Amino acid sequence: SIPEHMREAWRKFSPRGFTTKEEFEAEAVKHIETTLARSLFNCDELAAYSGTALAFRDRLIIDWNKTQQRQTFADQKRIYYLSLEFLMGRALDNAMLNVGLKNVAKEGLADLGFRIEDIIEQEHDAALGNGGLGRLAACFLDSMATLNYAAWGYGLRYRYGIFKQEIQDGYQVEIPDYWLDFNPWEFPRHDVTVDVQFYGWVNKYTDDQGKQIVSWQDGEIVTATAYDVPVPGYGTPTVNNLRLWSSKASSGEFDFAKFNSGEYESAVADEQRAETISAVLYPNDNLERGKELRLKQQYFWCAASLHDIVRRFKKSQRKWSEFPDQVAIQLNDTHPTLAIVELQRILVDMEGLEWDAAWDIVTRTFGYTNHTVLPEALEKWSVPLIQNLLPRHLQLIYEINLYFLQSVERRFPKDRDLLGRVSIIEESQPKMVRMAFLAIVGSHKVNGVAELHSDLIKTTIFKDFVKVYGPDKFTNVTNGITPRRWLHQANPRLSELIASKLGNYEFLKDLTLLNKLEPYVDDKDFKKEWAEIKYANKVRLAQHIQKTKGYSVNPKALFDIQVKRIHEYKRQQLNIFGVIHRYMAIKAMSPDERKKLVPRVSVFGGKAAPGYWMAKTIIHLINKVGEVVNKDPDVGDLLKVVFLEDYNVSKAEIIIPASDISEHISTAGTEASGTSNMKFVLNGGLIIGTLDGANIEITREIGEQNIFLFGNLSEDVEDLRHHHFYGDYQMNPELLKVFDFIKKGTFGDEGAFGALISGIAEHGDYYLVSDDFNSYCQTQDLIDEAYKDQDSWVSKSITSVARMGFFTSDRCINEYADGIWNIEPLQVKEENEVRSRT
Ligand code: AZC
Repeated sequence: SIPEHMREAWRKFSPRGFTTKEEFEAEAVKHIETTLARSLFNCDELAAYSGTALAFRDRLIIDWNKTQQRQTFADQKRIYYLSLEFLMGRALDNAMLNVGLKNVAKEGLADLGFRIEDIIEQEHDAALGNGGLGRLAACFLDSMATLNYAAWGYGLRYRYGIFKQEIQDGYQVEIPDYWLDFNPWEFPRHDVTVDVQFYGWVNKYTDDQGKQIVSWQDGEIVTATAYDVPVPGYGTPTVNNLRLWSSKASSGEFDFAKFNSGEYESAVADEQRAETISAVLYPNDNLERGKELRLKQQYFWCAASLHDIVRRFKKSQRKWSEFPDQVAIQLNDTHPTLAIVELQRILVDMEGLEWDAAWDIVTRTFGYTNHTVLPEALEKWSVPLIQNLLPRHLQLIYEINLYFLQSVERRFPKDRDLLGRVSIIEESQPKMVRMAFLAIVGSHKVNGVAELHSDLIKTTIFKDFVKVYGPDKFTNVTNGITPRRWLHQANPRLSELIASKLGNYEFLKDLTLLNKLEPYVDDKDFKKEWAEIKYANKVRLAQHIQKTKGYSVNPKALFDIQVKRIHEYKRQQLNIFGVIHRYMAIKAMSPDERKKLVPRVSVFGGKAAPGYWMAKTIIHLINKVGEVVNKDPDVGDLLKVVFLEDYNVSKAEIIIPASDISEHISTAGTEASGTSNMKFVLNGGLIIGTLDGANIEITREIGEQNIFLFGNLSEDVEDLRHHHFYGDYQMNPELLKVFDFIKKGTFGDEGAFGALISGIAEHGDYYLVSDDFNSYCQTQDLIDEAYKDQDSWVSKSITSVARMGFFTSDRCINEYADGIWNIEPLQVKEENEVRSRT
């Protein structure tokens, strides 16, 4: 660093960041005219966005630098959140709101000739995730920064995020999402690199001093380069870091020998192979496929992150035994489990620690969050695959397993079966490494993401580990969402109305303050405003539908929304069968009956994994139903069916505030938590749902009278499936009528939907669609009735919002900090104090 006596100029000129409209304009114009080489003669909205984003980026980076200095200086424990997915969405609006300068930017942009809404729209979503798991990681980053925790996210910088979805002739078509054309929110750190090794072989020998040396040799080196993304907290100067790794052929390695000998092509091919590692996000949600490239991604990212963390720790010159006092690493599902093995390798092979001392450090460092009990999502990697790609890691996994099984055997000497059941290695053909088991053995805490889910993991998939470790290792942290994005940003008018009653925006930092809304539940004026805001949000969505789909829907109708990944367990099929049932009912109604009916707009949105054929069939059916129903003049406004293409974070910000009812209707016991359920209720929508995931806790908080629950309970699912399996069940007759209606060709080629129908009618109905159909339809009728009483509906809406305080991700992060990470927030010191000390 610069010697003390030469720091004067630094102090004098280090930028302070804009705070006024004029300062913002100066920054934006400077960027437009210099960085972008544009002028007032050719500044379009995209250029105006770029200039604005760069101005805010600069401002964030000033606080980012100070935050990093503060955290380094404080030298306290840090959280490292390892996630293969960060579904961040847009950054500009969030940055403006979190630093409290959106109005400044709005006025400044108006001076420059632009509307802020149009400018915000220019930004491409950062869509480095599939669904709930990735968006949860993004909410956590927001909360950790807002609460002033010293926390880093670590992920991969995919060149292609989740694909863009188009619907062509009713079918999903995937378009690549190349999002890095212009991304002002990342800082390449070409000086921060880690060389990551693959393949090769393990050399074990004894050195001159008689010491056992293990060295992993040869193979291939790929370089990880860091790209840093600033993560601003709300109403605090803390700006944390999300570090994303990008892969390149090792610079030393770019084969000059090959190049000089004329093998240009193969030299370039090596380079491309290396770059492939961080090229694309795997588009599966709750499904694991065991592809080698995916394993490469996982190791590449884990190794780069671990070496980065260890490098930072080593600067403190502490003893290794203090590592867990400085470092907490949270594994977002099993995708980063190799980090456990990598840390053990660093400590034993590279730093020369004894096995037990090293393993003690490892287990005190890691925590593991499980996000699903679905068997198809539980990761297993084949032993031969790991053997080839990561030969040393396979040895370490076997050793970890050996010591673990020995300890189990000592405690349960007579239980041979138990050993087989808890072994990290599955004795199949080929043998498989069970990543969840490795994650449990290598962590000090394991948590599920909602109460029911955390109970289920203890009684089903991890039952034997409860026996081995006792129940205390397993805990629950119910998911949460950030109210900054999901209330304040997505629904500014509602946020403002709430603030007007509560006196300020403190509720955005302490969401339990929402309970102060309860006294207004019967306040006529307040209710009127509340309802007006919902209506305005519905109008906004109706305009979006008009613009993207080309037809109009009536904003006075009941908006019934289901947006999330398309998956059989989430049961969009139950919803669309219900819609068909309603359509059939309408067709059979007399004019008088029709008059009494509440008009409905059924909105669907969500992507299907490109290889998930059944999910794509469901999308196809929804679109075909829409084509028929929306054109049926006999039905008119009574029913509309809309499939919104390319559901993503920024579309969620428009869709969620516009719902009257949203659907969270998974087969009980399958949806670990769900988080959109929380977003919808926080925006004053009511929900229909099964007793699954966080729906249960939402019910407990807001009250049974404010939610529409239906369907079988999770404890009965196994029995029902058993009966199905033995053909011992009756299909619901109303559902059969729906099937007949489809089979008649009402929605086009009935063959297209054959497998969807037969999966339910003939092949066991694994997701219990038929079992829940009756109760689902009846509950929908109750919703219609309830909606007719708008006054009571609005009361339910207000009461629910008032009681949603629990579901902020701030609460969630504090629980992790307390119960798993053992870490305190960092006191944010006054600016000058920091400056003078660093
Ligand atoms: C999801 C769960 O399906 C969802 O219920 C939960 O809300 C979310 O995680 C956040 O915890 N799980 C996944 O997306 N993926 C995997 C592999 O579990």
